[in-house]
Amino acid sequence: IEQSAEEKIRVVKEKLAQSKRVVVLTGAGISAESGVPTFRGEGGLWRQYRATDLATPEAFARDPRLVWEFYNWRRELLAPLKPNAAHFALAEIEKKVPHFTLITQNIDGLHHKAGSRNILELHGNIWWLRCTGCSGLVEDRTVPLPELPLCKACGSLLRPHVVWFGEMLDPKILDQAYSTVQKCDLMMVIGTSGTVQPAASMGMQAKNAGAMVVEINLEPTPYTAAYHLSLIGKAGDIVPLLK
Ligand code: BJW
Ligand code: ZN
Repeated sequence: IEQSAEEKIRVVKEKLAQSKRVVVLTGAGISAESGVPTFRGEGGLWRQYRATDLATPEAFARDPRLVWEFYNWRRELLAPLKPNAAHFALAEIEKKVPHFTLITQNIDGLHHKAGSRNILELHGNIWWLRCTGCSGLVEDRTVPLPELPLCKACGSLLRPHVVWFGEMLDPKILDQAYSTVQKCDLMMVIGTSGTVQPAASMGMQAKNAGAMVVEINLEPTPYTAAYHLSLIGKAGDIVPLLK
């Protein structure tokens, strides 16, 4: 029989209280209530382009100006946004758990703003730029950036420090993510459609290693049936109930 929402919340809270190692994986859905458009829902469009078509090395090679206009638009949109109740609740939960790791696919920096500490940013961070020549990293919150930002050290074109389709994730960050997932007692997968690898399979990795896996999403995903428990609703409504 399907458990009631209250029963499920109680089960997750109990598991949280018993767990020594907790991993949370977040996606665009956790930032939706802060005003960040998700990738695959409505709002996944900029001008006539799909966001996921511009988030590629091919698009940047073909037309860096267009891709930079897209990222400048997103920087403008993100700059004033604030974390929501779900971000804040995760920062509070982190304080109560002995070993807590927040793995996020989001590049918006809102988990940092909410006070989370142990964060692995799988897909980078939009507030950092990386040199296409010397690979140097610079933090830059200028909005909007000058048309085509250039590296102060070597003069090459800078790009957003984010992971595009077909690019490798930072192997150090990915290794850390895999090893915390492998060891956790509880994993919560929040606001992600489960369509982009390798993040999408981390919940199953945790389950196969013996963890309880809980999904929080507005709607079912391809993984819902495989996880132990699914809470359907807004992250901002549900995550604070777990504090
Ligand atoms: C709410 C809510 C609320 C809403 N409350 N919930 C087969 C063919 C071709 C390629 C591949 C393949 N198999 C694997 C690949 C590789 C590819 C991939 O996975 N492709 C798939 C699409 C098929 N992966 C990669 O290329 C990765 N690299 C890699 O694997 O390297 C090795 C390799 C290389 C080459 C070939 C094969 C292997 C890199 C992936 C990089 C992803 N980058 C982006 C852009 C980042 C920068 C930027 O933002 O500009 O990352 S794409 C975009 O998707 C972004 C996101 O982090 C990512 C995931 O999206 P997310 O977060 O799940 O968002 P949505 O919109 O999809 O879902 C939102 C969810 O929230 C929904 O479920 C809603 O219901 C829910 N929601 N409101 C709770 N209030
Ligand atoms: Zn450089």
